[in-house]
Amino acid sequence: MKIGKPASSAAGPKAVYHAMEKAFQAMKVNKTFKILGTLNQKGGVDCPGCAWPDPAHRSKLGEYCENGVKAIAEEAIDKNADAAFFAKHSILEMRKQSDYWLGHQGRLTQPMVIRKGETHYSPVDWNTVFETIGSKLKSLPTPDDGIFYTSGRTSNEAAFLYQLFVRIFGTNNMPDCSNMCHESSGVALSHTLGIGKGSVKLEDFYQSELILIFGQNPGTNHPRMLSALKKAKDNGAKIVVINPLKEAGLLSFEDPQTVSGFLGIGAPLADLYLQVRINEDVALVQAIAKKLLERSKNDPSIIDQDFIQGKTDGFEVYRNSLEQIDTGTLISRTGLESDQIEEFVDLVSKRNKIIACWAMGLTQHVNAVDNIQEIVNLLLLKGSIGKPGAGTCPVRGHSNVQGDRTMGIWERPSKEFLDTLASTFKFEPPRKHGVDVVGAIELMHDKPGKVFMSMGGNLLSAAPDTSFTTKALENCAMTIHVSTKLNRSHLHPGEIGFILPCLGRTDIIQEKSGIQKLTVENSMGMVHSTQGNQPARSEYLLSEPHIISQIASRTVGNEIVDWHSLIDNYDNIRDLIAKSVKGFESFNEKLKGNSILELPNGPREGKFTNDIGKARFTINSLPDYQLEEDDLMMMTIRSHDQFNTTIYGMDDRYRGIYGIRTVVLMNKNDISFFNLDLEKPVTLYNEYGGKNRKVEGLTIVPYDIPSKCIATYFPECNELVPLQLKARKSNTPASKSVKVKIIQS
Ligand SMILES: Nc1nc2c(c(=O)[nH]1)N[C@H]1C(S)=C(S)[C@@H](COP(=O)(O)OP(=O)(O)OC[C@H]3O[C@@H](n4cnc5c(=O)[nH]c(N)nc54)[C@H](O)[C@@H]3O)O[C@H]1N2
Ligand SMILES: Nc1nc2c(c(=O)[nH]1)N[C@H]1C(S)=C(S)[C@@H](COP(=O)(O)OP(=O)(O)OC[C@H]3O[C@@H](n4cnc5c(=O)[nH]c(N)nc54)[C@H](O)[C@@H]3O)O[C@H]1N2
Ligand SMILES: [Mo]
Repeated sequence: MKIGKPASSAAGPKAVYHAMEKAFQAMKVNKTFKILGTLNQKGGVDCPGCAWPDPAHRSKLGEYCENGVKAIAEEAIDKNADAAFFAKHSILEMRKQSDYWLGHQGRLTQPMVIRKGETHYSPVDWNTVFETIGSKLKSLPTPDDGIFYTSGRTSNEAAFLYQLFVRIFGTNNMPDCSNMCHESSGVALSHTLGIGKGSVKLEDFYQSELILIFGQNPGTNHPRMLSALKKAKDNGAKIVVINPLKEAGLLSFEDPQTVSGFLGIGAPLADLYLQVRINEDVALVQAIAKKLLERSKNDPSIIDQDFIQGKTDGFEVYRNSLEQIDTGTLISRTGLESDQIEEFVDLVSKRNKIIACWAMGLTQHVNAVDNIQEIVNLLLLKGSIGKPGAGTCPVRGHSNVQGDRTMGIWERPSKEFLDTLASTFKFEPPRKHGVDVVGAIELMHDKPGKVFMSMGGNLLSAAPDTSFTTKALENCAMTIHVSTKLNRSHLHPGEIGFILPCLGRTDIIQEKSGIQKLTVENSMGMVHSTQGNQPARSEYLLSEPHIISQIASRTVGNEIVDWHSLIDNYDNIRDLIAKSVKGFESFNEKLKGNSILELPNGPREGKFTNDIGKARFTINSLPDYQLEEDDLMMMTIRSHDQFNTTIYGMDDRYRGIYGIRTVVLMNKNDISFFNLDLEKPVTLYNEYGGKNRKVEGLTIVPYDIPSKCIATYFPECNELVPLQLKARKSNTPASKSVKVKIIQS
């Protein structure tokens, strides 16, 4: 373990070095270059890392980032976790291992099963798998006893088939990782603007005058965004960052594709860096809006009067409500200085083409929907939606999480979507809403005997309240994990547990008609193909669509859908998507020549497609929470060496933390206040809803973070996040605002 100084610049030669180091540790050199050569190139492999869009012109030097290379190394690792591996390690033994160890045992190669009373997983043939799952699902008292989770790496084709199967089976129980991620963005944007997706395209960044980045760490989680930010700056844009932590990637970017960047010379990014207190973004944005409105009394051009008049609803009520709030109170809640606020107001006053970006720092709070709605208010004041260089930019996480939703992976599908399924496929889909992630965990926990199926992902480590979620999985009659890699969810099976290994992004998919491509949708609503180039490492690996089709045909039969013909040629799946999902008409035609399909987006064109046909100003209250003298507000965040629950390595290079993940980033004044000895471990604990939770053995790292705020890593501290602590309206677990106390014995 080593704690050093946080970095003040991201990417550069060190990133290239670390990326290649991880790649060569996992894979042979020629294989590495074969995959990287097509990564994010047209017709090649879409990076299984984040959902950041590809630029129109792809760099021949390489269109990927350090963490994209790590994602590839993770998936395409030469090593296999095969039947011999499972014969050697019991699940009890594997539970004692770290997430890092679990992930580094290699790719899953063979279907495995474990039954109650057994200590080890053992191999099982696919036919038995499909028959057993089919007959179990058919025997359930009601289809709502099945729960079908999805993680955002699943392709459009797999997602479409999966939701179709589940709805023919008879339930909307389709929780997904989005419930823990950008659900709050979807709810806020649908209500205010009419579509639950962002409005900007990549090109808008190059024309923008001001870019606001709230609660996002792109240097680690969306590194290719830094190239877009640099280009925006080169074109004259200003950047304001709102984040409790000084994230290296937002300070300065060493573009490895330029000579200076490769030499480690960084281009500064943030013009103003506001280290707001955790969950005080509403206060900050309201303070800015109030000041803009005040200034507009002398200079009406500061706000876009025509836009407000013509395109929005609720302005007067909004302005009146802001007038009731005391500016001093707002500013003091943010923890920022008045002159920082004035500087922000100056930047916003003088510019009209504004993009607001955000990620988990806004979406994982009890008032997350309010956070986003308040940002929409600010953009509306400036008329900054629906014109070039301006708009909303929720930066998505998983590489196809947005596409999965478009394909119908949702526990609350719209009536319109279900009506189309009904008329296309001639069946009556279930109309009752299903359970989301929190609802699913509660249901599995409280009512034993459910069947839980997981299309990718790692629910146990991703969800809050780890011990509660563990019990929920163990209470199931059957657990089914379609996965590429071993993870902790596999180690807590139901009465019978399956691990079903599948082909990944980098693999070749071979079906009767030949090699198949898949499609994905990026964070900005562009759909394109992806195709791997690695031969399947084992004869047992099947694609996700293939596995779904087989389970579907054994469960719901082939009358409504001929599942077998669909997987002979995935064009057939896309033909069904074309008939069922708006914007995908002539889908196969449109993909020809590696073309990109741009999905319809009303707000992008200044058309607000909500129920009132106008953009809505909303009234959002300040978050109400009280911190006692000995309370701390904890956010659980990602290190530089992880992808969600997949741990690439033990370092968080940009934050200067090496070889350890069980840390608490803490302000120096708070360390003195609590009289903590840096040489000794601490325990974090809380009590919520009558349950005591604690995580022991954490190491204090003195850090530049606002007082009373602390940061820990996810998933290590998920045990402290109460399942019932969730965002209003979106039900997203509030894993960025968890009240805790600290002790040292
Ligand atoms: N390499 C890599 N890439 C990834 C992922 C990964 O794990 N690794 N995960 C993918 C996924 S699924 C997602 S959703 C995204 C996540 O991308 P991010 O949202 O960037 O991920 P987090 O680490 O959760 O970072 C949250 C950021 O918000 C800040 N923050 C926390 N609370 C607040 C607050 O109250 N207000 C403000 N203003 N800021 C706050 C934190 O300091 C931190 O910088 O990345 C995707 N890409
Ligand atoms: N405390 C806290 N909790 C959080 C968050 C947080 O910030 N703080 N973030 C939340 C967010 S934003 C998200 S998105 C969720 C993530 O939740 P999930 O999406 O459930 O978790 P991942 O870690 O992305 O899933 C990793 C697993 O997916 C499988 N996998 C990888 N690639 C493929 C593939 O191509 N096909 C299939 N079938 N399987 C594959 C591998 O087996 C791997 O172990 O976690 C959430 N949990
Ligand atoms: Mo996410």
